[in-house]
Amino acid sequence: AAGKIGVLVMSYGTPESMDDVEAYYTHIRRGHPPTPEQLTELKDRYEAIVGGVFPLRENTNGQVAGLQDKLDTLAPGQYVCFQGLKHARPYIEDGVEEMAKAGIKKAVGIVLAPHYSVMSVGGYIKRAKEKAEELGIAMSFVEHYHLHPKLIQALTERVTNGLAALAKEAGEAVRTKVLFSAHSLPEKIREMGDPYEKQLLETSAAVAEAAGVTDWQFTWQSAGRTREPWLGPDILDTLAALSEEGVKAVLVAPVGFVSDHLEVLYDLDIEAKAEAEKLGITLDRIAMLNRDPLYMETLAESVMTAAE
Ligand code: FEC
Repeated sequence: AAGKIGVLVMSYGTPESMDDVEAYYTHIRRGHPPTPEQLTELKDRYEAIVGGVFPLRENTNGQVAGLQDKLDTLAPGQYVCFQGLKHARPYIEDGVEEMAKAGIKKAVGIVLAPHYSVMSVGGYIKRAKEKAEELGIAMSFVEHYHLHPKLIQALTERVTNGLAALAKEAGEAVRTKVLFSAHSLPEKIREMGDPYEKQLLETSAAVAEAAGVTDWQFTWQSAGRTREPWLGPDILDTLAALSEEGVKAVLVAPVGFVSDHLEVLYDLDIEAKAEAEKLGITLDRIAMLNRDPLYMETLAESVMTAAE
């Protein structure tokens, strides 16, 4: 790979097995082990998701392979992809070490999450940068790609298809709302002037406009179980409010996420769906991007621009 540009593709990471959940959870909690109750509760959520446990690993592997294919088509022989995960092996630092071992001198880092927050993407970049400086790799980064036209197009197609399926299920005439969502973060990011919220609203507005949707709202999901305040309203509260307003069908578009994983397959498909059912609302979710060709092009074009 010497002479090629390295691409460090970074993603959240998921445990490798049920035995590995405790170490994973401890890593997420910055070295503080969960209580036995918290651990059991998280394992139960992994057991409950449809399609087998830990789908995020396979999905991330697929996205890295898909990006490599796309780069090979657009710029043959120029780029080589490596994987680095935030909370599981291979860690971000491991990915940078692999690049160094392969003789890479110049690299681009990109995160499989379109929106920048100092607490999410900023954290990935900081770790990669530190390791790259230590190992003498010159690295640049894609900080966000939340308005890339191909990302917007891919999401718009999913909203359009999702609404058509929902209308068949719930009926054409019922009041339908599109709920864009993303992972909540502690409220303190607001005082820090963080762009996360603004970028999420920009993606949501762009997709709504392209899909011709006027009845939409943004809501948060998957807030952490800590004492500090998290950004709200949470999707469960939003559903209750919508039911008061007479909304009967909801299409959730989790635009802050790019693959099928726990926060989508459990928090939306199981938890939010059950809450909606109680409230008499039919709830569907758009298909996730996973290896969608338009998403792969979004990543490849963003990497190539950052490498210039
Ligand atoms: O499928 C899987 O195995 C992993 C699914 C998963 C994704 C994900 C994405 C994001 N998170 C973000 C922020 C936080 C903050 C905390 C936090 C905690 C958890 C826990 C699990 C978990 N997250 Fe996550 N997140 C995923 C899974 N996340 C499990 C621990 C139990 C729980 O609270 O539910 C709180 C940490 C703390 O305690 O201090 C903050 C953000 C994203 C989206 C951007 C990205 O992908 O990086 C932001 C996928």
